[in-house]
Amino acid sequence: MRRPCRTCASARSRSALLDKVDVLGCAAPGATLLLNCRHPPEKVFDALSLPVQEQLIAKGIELHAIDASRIAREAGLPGRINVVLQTCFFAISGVLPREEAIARIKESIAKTYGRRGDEVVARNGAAVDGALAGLHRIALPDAVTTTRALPAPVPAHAPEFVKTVTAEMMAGRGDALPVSALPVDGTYPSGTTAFEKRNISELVAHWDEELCIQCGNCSFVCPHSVIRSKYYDPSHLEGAPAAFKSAALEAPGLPDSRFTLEVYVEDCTGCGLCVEACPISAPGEDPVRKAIDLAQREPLVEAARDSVAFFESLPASDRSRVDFGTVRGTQFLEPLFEFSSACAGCGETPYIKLLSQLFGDRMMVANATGCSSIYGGNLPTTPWTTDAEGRGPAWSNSLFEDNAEFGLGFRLAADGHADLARRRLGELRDAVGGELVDDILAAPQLRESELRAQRERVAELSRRLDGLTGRAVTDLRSVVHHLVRRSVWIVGGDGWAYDIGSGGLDHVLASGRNVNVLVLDTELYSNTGGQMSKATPLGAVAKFAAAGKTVAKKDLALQAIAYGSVYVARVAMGADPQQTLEAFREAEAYDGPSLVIAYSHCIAHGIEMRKGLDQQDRAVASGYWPLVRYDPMARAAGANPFLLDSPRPRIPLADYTDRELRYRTLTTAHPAEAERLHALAAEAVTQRWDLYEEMAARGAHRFPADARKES
Ligand SMILES: Cc1ncc(C[n+]2csc(CCOP(=O)(O)OP(=O)(O)O)c2C)c(N)n1
Ligand code: SF4
Ligand code: SF4
Repeated sequence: MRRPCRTCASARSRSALLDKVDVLGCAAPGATLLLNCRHPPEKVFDALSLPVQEQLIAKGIELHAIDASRIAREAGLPGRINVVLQTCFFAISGVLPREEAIARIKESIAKTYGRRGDEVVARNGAAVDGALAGLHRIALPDAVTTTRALPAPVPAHAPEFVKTVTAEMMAGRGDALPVSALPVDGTYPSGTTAFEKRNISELVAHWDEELCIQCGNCSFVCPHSVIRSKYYDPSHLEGAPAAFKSAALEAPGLPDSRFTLEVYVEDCTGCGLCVEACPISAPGEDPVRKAIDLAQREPLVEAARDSVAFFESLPASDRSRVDFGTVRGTQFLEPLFEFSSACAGCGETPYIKLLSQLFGDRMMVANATGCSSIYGGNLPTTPWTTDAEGRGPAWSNSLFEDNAEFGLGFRLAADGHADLARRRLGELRDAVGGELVDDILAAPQLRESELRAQRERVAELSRRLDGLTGRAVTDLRSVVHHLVRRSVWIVGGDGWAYDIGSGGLDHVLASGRNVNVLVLDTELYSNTGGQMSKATPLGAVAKFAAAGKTVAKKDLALQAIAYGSVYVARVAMGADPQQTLEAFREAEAYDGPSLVIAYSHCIAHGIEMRKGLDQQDRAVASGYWPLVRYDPMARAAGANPFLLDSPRPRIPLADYTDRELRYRTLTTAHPAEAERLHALAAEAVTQRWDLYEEMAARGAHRFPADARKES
């Protein structure tokens, strides 16, 4: 049995948590509750729900409140509330005499952040002082002051499993579930983040339909799949709620269609990447206001619920009519990876979301352990989901050390099933119809329209099989869906691809099989707190490289190019989203192994996350991260397979690195060593650029031939 908690029942962020989790259930009478909320002290109690007010009064709980987000923001540490809450904890708990505790916190700040420079120390000091000034004891009234009930943990329309199992886990009551409530075979219902509605940010994206030019940049980069677009016939607007917004669609050939860009307000993290990506501002306004900008969530949220519900009732775009070749076109593709719990503004997730939009309805994902496996399968919910027809990616996580092999297994199994299906189809030719069999076997399945046609043929085949019996029929029925081309993706971080799984990855790339590898390169082990990997750049500080890394980053792209049979791309969405899109599509279309290495900004870089895309751009502009594509098909056609997609370096390397704490830390702690490593890093950038430029000018014959394809 759990013991009742006496101190700080909830030194936790966000009063919204009290609406979701029974924090006070285990609080002892007279316990202390520290609440982080944005309400002024006199309104804190009134803002709580009825059951929470009742518990506070019944248990005589000592209530304190602080607006930690505001204090952190004012101290120059937006989003970093740990020092504020730690200060409050010591100020309230009496673990140490108050003055002594504050002095020790400041000492510890100087020790922990000293290497990061005086400014960081001063900001944290300001957060401590702000916390002491902003902490309020809230007197409890004798009686409750509200009738507000707790909101339902998940919407009424949620599936039964979500209501009875997922919601219980969300509410922190998972331990009380019987084992029998869980799926026996380990498969887990997907699409469940859609029921979470975390409401974690006070600021959310807000669309101005009059300013917007419908470029799709904002939805392309949103790490949390919060921004969606649809176009539709105006007749669908009948019955739209008052808050629902739409504009005339900017597209030739569809003059009467309407366009809506819907923000799923309750899922927005306020990361601001969309605002940074938006190219349009309101003319003459100061401060600048973008076509998508951040606004307070509270006044928007109620109306947004109705608006989102109406948006979801609109027909989804017909995939075979969407232009997959442009950023603008892809905004109309439904993401099948949504509302993940990745850090706000994560640099990895926009790539995964894009994969899910392009190939999600026939994708199989082998996910290496790392951030992507955690936000990808973060019990009780998963962001991987299905479309309206119930189709979506198959996803699984094996081990950190065997993910490439695991994904190759997906390919071998899919190929084996497809082969069996084709053989049985041939045997049943007379029974199901020769024309249909020929069409299925000869289908090219590259374009979306071709895939759709193949799906229709396979559906027709299934109907014809319905009336038949026999071994071949049973076999075919069990594998019939493999007649639609599968897209196998092996996904993981640099810790996996460059280090722990590198042997397996090399083996799989050398296998010649049709698999696609996406490396989410954060240049360190993000999920375990930022350890150095072989992708960590020269001179950067990481765990196990506290004095700056003294070995250069491995050029994984060049290693793979050496095989001649691997499609290779290095991309950075923040620098060139169109190149990212093209690389993803070419990689998938290539009948052989493909490797896409994607620059992924991360909290571990010590950047303002809102500027993550800007940092990607600087990485490319400085020549540190050249954008390349290597296409063995071009070599086979007699052209140079190596494309250098980014222009010559146009800013000094320091204009990129100086904006990241992982580099600045060394400059502060060991300036001479920082200078030495920085000079070497700049030299390495120039050397690599010269090599790439030379490669981009070579004739095809100076690259290895793909022996699988050429005689
Ligand atoms: C063999 C093994 N070693 C260590 C771990 C612990 N571990 C889990 S995730 C992770 C870091 C993953 O880093 P990376 O591949 O770069 O992915 P990221 O988190 O950066 O996306 C580590 C070390 C593990 N799961 N298995
Ligand atoms: S603020 Fe961040 S999470 Fe919200 S819509 Fe914009 S990019 Fe997406
Ligand atoms: S630690 Fe980095 S990679 Fe992982 S979720 Fe956060 S921002 Fe994304």
